[in-house]
Amino acid sequence: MKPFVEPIYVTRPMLPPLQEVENKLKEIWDDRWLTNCGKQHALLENALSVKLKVPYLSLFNNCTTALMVACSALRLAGEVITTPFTFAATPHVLTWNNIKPVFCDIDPITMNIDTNKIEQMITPKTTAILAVHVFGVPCDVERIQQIADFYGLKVIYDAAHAFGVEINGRGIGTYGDVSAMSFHATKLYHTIEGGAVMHNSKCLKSRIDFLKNFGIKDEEHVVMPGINGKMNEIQAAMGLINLTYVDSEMSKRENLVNIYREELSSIEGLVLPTVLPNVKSNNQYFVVRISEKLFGVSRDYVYEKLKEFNVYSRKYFYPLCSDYTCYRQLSSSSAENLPCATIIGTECLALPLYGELSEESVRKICHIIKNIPKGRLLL
Ligand code: T4K
Repeated sequence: MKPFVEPIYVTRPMLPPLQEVENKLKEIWDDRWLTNCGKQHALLENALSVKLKVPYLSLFNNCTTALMVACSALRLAGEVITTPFTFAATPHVLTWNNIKPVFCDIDPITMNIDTNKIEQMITPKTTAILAVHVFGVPCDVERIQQIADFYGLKVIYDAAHAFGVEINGRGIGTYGDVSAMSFHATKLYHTIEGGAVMHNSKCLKSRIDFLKNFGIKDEEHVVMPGINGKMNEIQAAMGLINLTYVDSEMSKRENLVNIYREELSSIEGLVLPTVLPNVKSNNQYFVVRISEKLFGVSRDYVYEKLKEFNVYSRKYFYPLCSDYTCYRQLSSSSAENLPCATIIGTECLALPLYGELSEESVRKICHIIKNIPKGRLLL
């Protein structure tokens, strides 16, 4: 089989018709209002809180700032328990708040923080649990809340991957004290760069809105030490346009995921993404797990083989955050503390998934994977 002529990346941003963007830009040009929470910003905040079924939502310039501000708004300090199987932003937002990340192992099925192992990580310094709905699969939100209530901890969700995810029809952003979502170009819904903090409290919304705008109340009053986390008008306009296309993006992805599932099911050593009951999934990523022992070759070998065919899959999330040089000295970073995450980090591979990817390309990617010569245990 011949390699793809054009590279196939793990994702491509959804792009609306250029004319629609030009029309929106004309509106912004006419208003001469570019940032500092203008008209497009207000429209998008309202539209997204309806779409995501959350009572309160504050837009941000990206999810990382959103999480940093959320930690500050909740006045977190000391230690926060989190997962090592995530993007760098998750532990970094703690460090930027002078909080020590404490890594807890993950669940082998959902790959989210293992609720059976959280309690053993709690110390008198623990103030919160920062859990990630990794790849859009919801955490065990009920159990996390029970633990948090029992020990008097806050709960913050990194919902960067979870646009549109619902549990029993309830928006994912309504769980915990706050959740933060990413609208980065690599996400199924995007504002080029962007993010949001979501929660159920009016009072918290006001604090978060101050914090994202330098703490400015009015021209003569700065009420808290805020930061600049504002989403600008062009990002918000992009978000408004993309909102009209996101359902179609999601259904295209669902169709492609069904093809992946049909082609890759029942292959020994290849575990397909988990689908939880009563959960509306978003197909943000299609991440398979490859067991070298059972599949015959390693995840890294498959990754390299795909590259030979011009397919750029990604090893999300390898290395684990606990293995970064800035975190590996923490006692919670030891492989003994993180046995499941250590294995999963070497097994996961995100395969290309985005609305514009053709069905034919998905079938070809599956064909490449299925035809990799086995029996050679290569790393
Ligand atoms: N928490 C979690 C759990 C996260 O995963 C993330 C971000 C955050 C927090 C923080 O959210 P933000 O502050 O970013 O809003 C990408 C994204 O940059 C990052 O947002 C995302 N997670 C992470 C999982 O993926 P990289 O380093 O993999 O991106 P990059 O540049 O290698 O792009 C991946 C592929 O996408 C490329 O191979 C090609 C394609 N691509 C990318 C861009 C930027 C395009 O086709 N066009 C583009 O414009 O981090």
